[in-house]
Amino acid sequence: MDAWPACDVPLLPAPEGERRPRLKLHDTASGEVREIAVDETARMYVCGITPYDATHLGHAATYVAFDLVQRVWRDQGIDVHYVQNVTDVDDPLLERAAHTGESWVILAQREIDLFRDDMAALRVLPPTGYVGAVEAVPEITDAIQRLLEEDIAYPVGDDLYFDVTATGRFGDVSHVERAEMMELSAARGGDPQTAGKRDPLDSLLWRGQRHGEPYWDTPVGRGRPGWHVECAVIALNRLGVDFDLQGGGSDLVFPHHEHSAATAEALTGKHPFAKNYVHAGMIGLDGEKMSKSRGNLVLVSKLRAAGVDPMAIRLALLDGHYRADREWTGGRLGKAEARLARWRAAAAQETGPDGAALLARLRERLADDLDTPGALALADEWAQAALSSGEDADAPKLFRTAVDALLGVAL
Ligand code: 5CA
Ligand code: ZN
Repeated sequence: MDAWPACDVPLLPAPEGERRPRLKLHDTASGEVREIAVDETARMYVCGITPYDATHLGHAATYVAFDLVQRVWRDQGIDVHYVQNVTDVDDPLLERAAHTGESWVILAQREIDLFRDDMAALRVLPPTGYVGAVEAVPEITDAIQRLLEEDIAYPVGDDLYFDVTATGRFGDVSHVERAEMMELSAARGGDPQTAGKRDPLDSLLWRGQRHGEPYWDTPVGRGRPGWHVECAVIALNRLGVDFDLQGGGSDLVFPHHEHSAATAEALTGKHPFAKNYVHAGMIGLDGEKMSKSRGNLVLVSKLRAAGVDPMAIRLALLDGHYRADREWTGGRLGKAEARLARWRAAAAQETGPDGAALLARLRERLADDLDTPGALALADEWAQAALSSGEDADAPKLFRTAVDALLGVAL
């Protein structure tokens, strides 16, 4: 399916002696902040939305975080092959449609459109491949068929399940203990209680046709795809094995990323599925994770409709480390609006303090596991100084360009 239009990313001057700080990110599987070594093309997969009640500020924060990864790479002259899915057929979407009496297709389409508009407004760069589960059904069933042939997929009634013992590496992404796996699985879309499975943690690959639910007629029967195999197959078929970065919010570490890695590794016989697993913290409201199922949402589209500048929303999301769970409060927006106004006034000055030095330090902060609080503090410091003095006549323009290219904030 079509993604959304890309905004311009201005080119920044190369650092002196071409010495750019290497990007370091926290990898969930190793538990370390480590250098992400990539070739001339970086390959990234970030899990996309399930299109109902999009786009809340939790979604936005996560996609803005991975947008920074893409911006750092591009600033280093690295091409980015970025794939994102849309879970456009799954239980929560169908449940919502059944609840409101709307067609699930129309609900999904409307929410995808809204999401695209929100992403474009927030200046999030689009993926190069944007793929819905529905359009990927043939490739998913092809993969399931291969798993069936190897006895890694097996039937339970009309459904097909994935055998988690297939790779011997189940747990390598999340390192979650089995008791907690059982709990998280039950809480996050799994079905450890279903009878007849080889292991309670085995995950649904294919859900056989149910009355009133959409289905596809395929070589593995009539039904619809499960969630984890969707991302495993969409990523593998576009990025290959051993791609650079699998991303998403921390609520996806287990079961989703553990299962999609195991499924992909069982399909290819290769390890790892992704070289690095990077996870963003959860945005909360009133002490709880912001989520569609809880209904405690602040929607980007609502804020935009109320006249809030999307650049202020983006700045508010950047004012906190991407890995930290953090609360959304109205105060964050007020602070971001004031900061945006200050930065704009500073960028309009005739002169400012040393722009090249600022750029070098911004690059350093972002390369250090996306230290946006550090980067924002540097930009604040520069802006404050520019408003009172400065001798570099190129600095205000460079400030504007650097904030645009690296932070995605257009002044
Ligand atoms: N379609 C699946 C992934 S394949 C899904 O999780 N969809 S979602 O719409 O529920 O979430 C989309 C993305 O937003 C995921 O990366 C998820 O981890 C992230 N996300 C959801 N809620 C929050 C939150 N409160 N804070 C930060 N990120 C969140
Ligand atoms: Zn996913």
